Amino acid sequence: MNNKTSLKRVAAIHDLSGFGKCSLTVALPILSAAGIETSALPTAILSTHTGGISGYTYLDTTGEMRPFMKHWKSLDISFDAIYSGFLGSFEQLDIVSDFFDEFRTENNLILVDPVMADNGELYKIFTPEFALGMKKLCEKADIIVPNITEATLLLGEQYQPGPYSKAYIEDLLLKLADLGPDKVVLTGVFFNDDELGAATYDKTTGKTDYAFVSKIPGYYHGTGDVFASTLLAGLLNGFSLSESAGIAVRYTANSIKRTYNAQADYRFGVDFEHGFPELLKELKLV
Ligand code: PXL
Repeated sequence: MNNKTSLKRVAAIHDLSGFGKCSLTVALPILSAAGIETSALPTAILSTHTGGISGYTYLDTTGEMRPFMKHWKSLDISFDAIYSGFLGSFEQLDIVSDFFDEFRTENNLILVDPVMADNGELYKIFTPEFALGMKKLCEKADIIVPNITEATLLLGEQYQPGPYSKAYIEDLLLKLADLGPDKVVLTGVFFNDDELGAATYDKTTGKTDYAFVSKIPGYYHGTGDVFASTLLAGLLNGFSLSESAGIAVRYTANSIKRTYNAQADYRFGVDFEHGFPELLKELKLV
């Protein structure tokens, strides 16, 4: 299901990390390839992401965010979705919250990826207080896409390393939906050591679904951004929440597989670029 005649538009609010494929350098190409116009509101400009690479530069662009918002508002543009990811400060949480208020419509979708942690640990630049601020932003979203570490931070719970039980995952999904969003997509879900994937919950239908793929060894940077961007691409192309999660899980896993097979540096992001033909087929755009 898709409508090739009308171009949908997304506001993507993330950092621009020049090297290392995450955030905007992932969201822009994936959404554009999926036939979606994407406007970028950069939260920071870095030479690389902060995961496992030292010596990166970091230019905080907080001061530009309200002027961007004001200018976009003056142009009377609207967005089919607002997609926020990596935010660098409390002030940015407030700005993005105001952005939601300014640009929310009856029909658009607000997706918050509460980027702040993985593998049981907060990313270096964040504090536990930041997690509380991110929780407030999630309360305003229509859909949130945390990994398990981020989910436990949002809920003020102790991180558990897994494998997980279905009861545990479904308890997390319900509690996350209780924060406010109608839809929750939890990533990094596994019930055994062979498969990994995502769980989805839609509060409006009460439906829980899972999408799994075979686990690939190693830990790769930027995969959460590949996943969330693809999920949004699916939703805006008319696919259901569980269909979109399935598309995103497969595309992310195949990107990891190519990177693993090429024995590329795990810190430098995954090869999602070679997967575009397959992604466009899955999205029924070709
Ligand atoms: O992919 C998440 C992410 C986004 N942006 C920056 C990061 C990270 C994870 O480390 O450092 C700057």
